[in-house]
Amino acid sequence: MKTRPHSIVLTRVGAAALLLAMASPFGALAQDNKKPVTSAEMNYQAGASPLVAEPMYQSNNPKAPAMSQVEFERARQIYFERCAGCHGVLRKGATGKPLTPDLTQSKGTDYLKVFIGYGSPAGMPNWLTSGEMDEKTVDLMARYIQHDPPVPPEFGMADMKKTWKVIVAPDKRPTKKMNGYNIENIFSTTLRDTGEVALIDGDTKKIINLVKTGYAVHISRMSASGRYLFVIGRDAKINMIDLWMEKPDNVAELRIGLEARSVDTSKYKGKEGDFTDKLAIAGAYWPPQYVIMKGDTLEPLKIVSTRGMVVGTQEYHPEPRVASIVASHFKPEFVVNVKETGKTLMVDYSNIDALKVTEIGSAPFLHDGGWDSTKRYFFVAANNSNKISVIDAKEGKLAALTEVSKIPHPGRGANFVHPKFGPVWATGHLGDENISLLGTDPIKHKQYAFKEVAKIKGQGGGALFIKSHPKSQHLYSDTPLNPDPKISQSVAVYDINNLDKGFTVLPIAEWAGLKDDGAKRVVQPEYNKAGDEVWFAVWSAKNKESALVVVDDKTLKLKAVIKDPRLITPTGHFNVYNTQHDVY
Ligand code: DHE
Repeated sequence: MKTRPHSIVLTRVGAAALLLAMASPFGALAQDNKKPVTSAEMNYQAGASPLVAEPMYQSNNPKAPAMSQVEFERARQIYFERCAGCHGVLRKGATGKPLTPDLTQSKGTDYLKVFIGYGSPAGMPNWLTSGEMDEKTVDLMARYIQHDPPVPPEFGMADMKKTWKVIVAPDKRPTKKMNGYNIENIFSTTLRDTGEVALIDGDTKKIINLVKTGYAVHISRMSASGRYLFVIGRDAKINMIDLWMEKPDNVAELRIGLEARSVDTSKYKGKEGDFTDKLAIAGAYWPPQYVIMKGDTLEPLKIVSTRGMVVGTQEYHPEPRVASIVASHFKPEFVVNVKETGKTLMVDYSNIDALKVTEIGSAPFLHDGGWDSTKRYFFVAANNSNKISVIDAKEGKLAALTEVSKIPHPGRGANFVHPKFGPVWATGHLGDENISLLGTDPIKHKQYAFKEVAKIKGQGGGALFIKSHPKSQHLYSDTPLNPDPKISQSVAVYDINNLDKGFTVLPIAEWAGLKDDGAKRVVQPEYNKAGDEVWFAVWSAKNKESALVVVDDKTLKLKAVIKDPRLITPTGHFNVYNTQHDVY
């Protein structure tokens, strides 16, 4: 019989006892949450990284257990597919714990195997017992994380320039709108797994064009004039689409790194100048940097690293990822949120050769967020810190750091006027069913400003996006990552004047009438320009049918189902006017 020196032969009870005995094995927990993290939350954060395809090299650390090059490569691939999203590219820790050799080697292979195999209450998935990894793979990963983390390549100006393409030069583009579309009501829908966006006419609900974009495309944003649409893929490729063309299509593209999530454009017009459509900015996860580009060609102009110290501990972090970016309406500034260091950078773009950056520290794990209705205050979720940072874009300072529920995830959040608290901004949560309302008016409702004034109950955890509209009486909250299909396939709607009455459930996936048994996760409420329709994606795997469902906001009845074999894995969708003007 063969012996397996590293195999895990532990009963569940034995493993549980061992786990209990292991108090915080890698230093401080990255999050201080009482309840375990659901697998949906973990899977959400641990999405495959495009870095898996980049060349990286195995170092020779004599203290680490032996690994052949083939084994190392296999483990590296698994790490970037499953683990890097939480533990970081360099394993310095992000929402998951740090896994650097100084910490892992002293634990040893057997100890690490238990952790990987059985998970932990702090959120580590149970890779073995869930059936996602076999014993051999667990052993492989336990040895791998004792080796020095391989470092992906940097991506500087020369690399960027090689990827830069101006497909239609500015002087060859139309001088006026060449199509009959009501551009302001076009929706750009992410087709996540085909690396495309579908441009959909919001009036006729017909697909205008499918435009090729980056890998696992993530978000769309508009230029200040409403003419150009910018799309970013997880592979850090930006596509710039001209909506004036007879058939709107790509006019320029550029990669700003190897992995990214955010893009935006300059929106300021005032005494310092008119920056309408002048500049664009994108933020990378790897290398940790943001890049300022020319707004009409995507020519890269300036690269700024975000490596630096973490707020509070003031310890060095080698890979602080750039999360959400928005353009200020008050100053010629981009608001750049850096995840791991917990810093919001107010980047003054009025003279990029003498760049001025105001650094506002709040709390780690800054992720997504949106403006209040006056667009002076930016509310950004410090998600695994369970806090919302409120940035005052006029004064360039932190207005508040407010504790909310578990893992806030607002998307851009929702603004509405509460009968008692006045103007509020709302966020749902990944980690529980609460929706938090924060006051946004420090003048007429000073006592409520930036405080959590109410928690309302939603359908459950796993919420990603919440939305309202100045012309609507409703607030919609999705829950696509809830483990219960009934909840992930429907949305909760509230009457904003009667929030105490609770919510009505709209069975969006059922309304879609899809022919097969896909996951049918209902994702992201998005209003049309008029604010009288709300669009949802019904998101299934790429070999299953998906759809978009349009709801009449007045009656809360089904208005339309958009189905097309080309609508593969629709997730986010962005209405041109609402995105251009930050209406939410
Ligand atoms: Fe997103 C926004 C990062 C997974 C759909 N997502 C954002 C933003 C960031 C981010 C930083 C804010 C951008 C901005 O405003 O500038 N998202 C990440 C991740 O790191 C994460 C957790 C894991 C990953 O591997 O990418 C992740 N995101 C997802 C999904 O799985 C979603 C649901 C489906 C998809 O298309 O991949 C998803 N994220 C979205 C959408 C937005 C977004 C639709 C824009 C919301 C908006 O209203 O603006």
